[in-house]
Amino acid sequence: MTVYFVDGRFTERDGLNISIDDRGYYFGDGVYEVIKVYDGELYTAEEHINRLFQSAAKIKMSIPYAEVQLMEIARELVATNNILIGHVYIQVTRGSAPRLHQFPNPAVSPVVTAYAINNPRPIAGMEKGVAVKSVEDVRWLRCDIKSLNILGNVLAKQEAQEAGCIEALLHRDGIVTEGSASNMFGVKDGTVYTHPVTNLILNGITRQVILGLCSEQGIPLIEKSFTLEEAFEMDEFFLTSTTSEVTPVISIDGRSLGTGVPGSVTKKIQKAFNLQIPSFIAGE
Ligand code: DCS
Repeated sequence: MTVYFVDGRFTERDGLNISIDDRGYYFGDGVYEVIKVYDGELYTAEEHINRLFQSAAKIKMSIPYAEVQLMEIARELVATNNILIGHVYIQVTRGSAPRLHQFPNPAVSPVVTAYAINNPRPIAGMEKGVAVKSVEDVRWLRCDIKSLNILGNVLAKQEAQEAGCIEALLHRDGIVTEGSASNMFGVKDGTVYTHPVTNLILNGITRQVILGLCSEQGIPLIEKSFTLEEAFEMDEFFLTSTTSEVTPVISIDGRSLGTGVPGSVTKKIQKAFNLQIPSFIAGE
């Protein structure tokens, strides 16, 4: 039986008690994180939990736990549910109150919900590469917040999937921003390019790991945006996220990129990424 954490207690699915008045349902008024589990261990958990607190602060919401307590809850979910390779999902909503747009007054306690599930690494895509579809980025202007309110991302992902693609390549005013649930990178003449950290993208934890790895490996990386037109001309392309890790992109809108197979810079970054996660997985 899967054990969940809901509003202060660990409980099985049958015992779940979530209010219809939760502001998560009405307004998507909350924030969330997805933390990868490798070999039963949380990966970059501090960074994710720290970003959860930053996202909460940006929507003027306080989380009724300390960072270490959330870490403990995540670890407990992993242990109780015997998660080896998978992820922990944590969300915090502003709480439950009759439906009024403004914050509840008097304030109610935010509701923390979390679970852990087994989820294999997407090995096929990581090895062979994936196709993406360009989709106009019509999201709001605070994409730096990992908010529950992600209808723009949901519609973009659906459009990509209906076109037989794994992910949407979002572009705003002709500039590539990110994916619907990932960060995007292009490689030209050996240099890696990715959108700088602004309000228009989520500063992915995997993105930050990649920046560090490129610096360690002596791979030039510039945080500089590029256009969709330039994206088609890249020698290599890849996307990153907690669940997709480093996944090569081999075509955009059906047009092959570079040689049409995962590129050498991308593979070097993937290798460096694999080497810093638990060893038995890297050897798979
Ligand atoms: N950009 C967006 C819009 C995202 O939703 C995500 C993560 C990323 C970038 C990459 O960030 P991380 O490297 O920190 O994961 N999306 C999460 C999600 O919703 N499912 O898996 C990861």
